[in-house]
Amino acid sequence: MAAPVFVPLTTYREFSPDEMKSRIRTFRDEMLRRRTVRQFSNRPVPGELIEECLRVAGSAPSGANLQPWHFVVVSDPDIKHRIREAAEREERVFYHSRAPKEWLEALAPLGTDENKPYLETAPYLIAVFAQIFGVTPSGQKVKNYYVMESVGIATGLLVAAVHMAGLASLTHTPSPMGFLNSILGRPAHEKPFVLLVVGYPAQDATVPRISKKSLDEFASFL
Ligand code: IYR
Repeated sequence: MAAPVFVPLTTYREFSPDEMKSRIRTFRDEMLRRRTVRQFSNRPVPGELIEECLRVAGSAPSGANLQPWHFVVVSDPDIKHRIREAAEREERVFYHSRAPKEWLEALAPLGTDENKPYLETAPYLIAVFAQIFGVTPSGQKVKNYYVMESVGIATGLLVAAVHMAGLASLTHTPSPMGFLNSILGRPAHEKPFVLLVVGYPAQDATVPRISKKSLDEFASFL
C-alpha cells in the first residue's frame, strides 16, 4: 500500500471579496455566451490550441485520481469521413425507427436530424473515451472508480476550455457509438463517452432559440 506524501499547497490564490465577485462574473458572462453549434467552418485551427484545451480537461478531479479517460484528436479527413458515415448510419436508424416519439419531441426544438456534415467540415473531432478499467504497462487490469462522473467532469472542463479559446463545439453522442472503437483503434474496455466537434462556427451559423433555466429553477438553498 502506497503511503501518502503531502506537500504544501502553493498554488491556491486568495482574492479580495471584490475581486472574487468580478472574476466569477466575468467567467459567468463568458460561459453564458457559449452556444452549441452545428454549422462549422473548415477554417484551420492551430493544433496547439487543442492540446492546451486537453491539458485543461486532464486537470479534472477523478476517482482515486486514476484519470480514467482517453482523448483521440482526429483531424485526418479519411478518418473523419469514416466517422461521419458510421454516425449517419446509426442516426438514420435512430431518427426513423429506434427513437421513441417522446424523444423525438424533446429534440424537435433543436432541429437535429440524421445528417452530420460537420463531422467532416470541422477541423477537429475529439473522441472522449471512458476507461472502464485501467491496464498497467505489464497488462494487469486496474479497477477505476466513478468513471462516468470523472469523465463527465473532464469533458465539462474541455467544453469550457474550447469556448475560452474562442472556438465552438458540439457535444455529439451518436448512439450506439461502438464504431468509434473500431475506427479509432481503441480497446474494448474504453467506452466512447462523447464525440466533441471543434472548430470555428460557420460565418452564417444559426442556433436554436432556446433558454437556460434560471437559478431558482435549478438550485435550492437551505
Ligand atoms: N444523437 C442524435 C440525437 C440527439 C440526442 C440528444 I439527447 C441531443 O441533445 C441531440 C441529438 C443526434 O446527434 O442527432
